[in-house]
Amino acid sequence: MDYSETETQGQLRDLTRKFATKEMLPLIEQDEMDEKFRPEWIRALGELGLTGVPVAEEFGGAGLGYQDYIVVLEELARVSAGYAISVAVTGLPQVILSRFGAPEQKEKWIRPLAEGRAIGAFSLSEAGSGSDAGSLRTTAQRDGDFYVLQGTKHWVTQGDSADVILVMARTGGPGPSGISTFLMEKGTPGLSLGKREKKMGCQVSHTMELVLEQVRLPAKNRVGAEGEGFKVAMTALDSGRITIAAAALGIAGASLEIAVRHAKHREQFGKPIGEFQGVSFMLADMAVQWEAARLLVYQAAQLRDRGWSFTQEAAMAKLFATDMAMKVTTDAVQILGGSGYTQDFPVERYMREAKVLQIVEGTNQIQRLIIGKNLLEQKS
Ligand code: COS
Repeated sequence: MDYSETETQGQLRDLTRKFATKEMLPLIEQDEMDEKFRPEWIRALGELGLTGVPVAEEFGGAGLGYQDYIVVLEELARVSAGYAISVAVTGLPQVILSRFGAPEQKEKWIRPLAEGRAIGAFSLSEAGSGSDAGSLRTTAQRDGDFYVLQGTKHWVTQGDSADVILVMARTGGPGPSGISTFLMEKGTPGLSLGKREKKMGCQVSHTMELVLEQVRLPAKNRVGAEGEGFKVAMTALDSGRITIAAAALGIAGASLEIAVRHAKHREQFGKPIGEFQGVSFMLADMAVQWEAARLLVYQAAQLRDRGWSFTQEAAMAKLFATDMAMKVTTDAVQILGGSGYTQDFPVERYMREAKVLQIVEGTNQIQRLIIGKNLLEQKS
């Protein structure tokens, strides 16, 4: 494994950082308060070639790997985890269609998504099926050349701005094997928006309920075989978990930098607080945890790029990096003291953003479940 940063990754980092700090940073705090999502930023990131980094060039992507992609997400998250999540989620349909899509589905959707001209979403969860995704109840009944979808989906990131949503629904019996995946375009009759969640953080990224009432989708909108939908979703989530871990690196890295700066300049009892071991040991632990997370994230990305199995490593990276981000952002708030708890510094926002990373794309309890199950299934 090689964890050094390549020239391409350095260029992607610079490009993303420049856009994020110049365009996004001045507006992001107010946008968070206003819960304002700017689709034009996704378009702009697409024009810079940053929304389809790991997608093949023939479909409008940059033809690079996940190791390159995570640099972009890390940099976006340093300014806004909400936009890192938005780019990552718009990547999920690209991942799915690249692997499971029919030629015309690839042709129609991957390029616009990869170029940032379209926004994508992924809709698996429901009120009664979050961690137990295989128990979802939205139905898709075959009717000649169509499927008729009926149900309510929950927790759909950018469900209100997405041009295309990959939705999982039940075509067969109970459990994972009865699920199929469908392409559902914006404006499809019968598809309407339910409530928008009021959240603790990442307010710019809207989390939607979607109501599907007799939504008729042409059979050619099914992605993969009937009954293959759960596998499609799980395959996408393996990749998605690396992107969430990358976002965790971004917010934790930014928090650590702010904490170090503060510890150097803030004086109490006649000297900078960083000269007290109580503070410098906290900083040391934060840095070690961040580096360890980085290695796990890079490992998972490299395995994916080599075409090897990476389910286990993606779960480990997501679990460790997001728990690390929760701890590091909390400690950054602590080191900044009273100031850390105010909106004068972004660390309190980072702390709120870190929390959701421990939950999305599979809670960290589900990551432990996956890791434990894989260990026990290995031949000894
Ligand atoms: N890649 C490919 N296939 C996978 C897979 C993966 N990562 N994980 C599971 N599968 C397959 C299994 O191989 C199995 O296939 P067979 O029936 O052919 O053997 C099938 O899917 C069912 O797997 P399993 O029995 O493990 O399913 P469970 O119902 O026990 O669920 C967990 C497994 C808990 C891991 C899954 O439901 C999960 O990830 N839950 C969290 C969901 C989530 O992340 N939600 C957030 C979404 S963001 S909207």
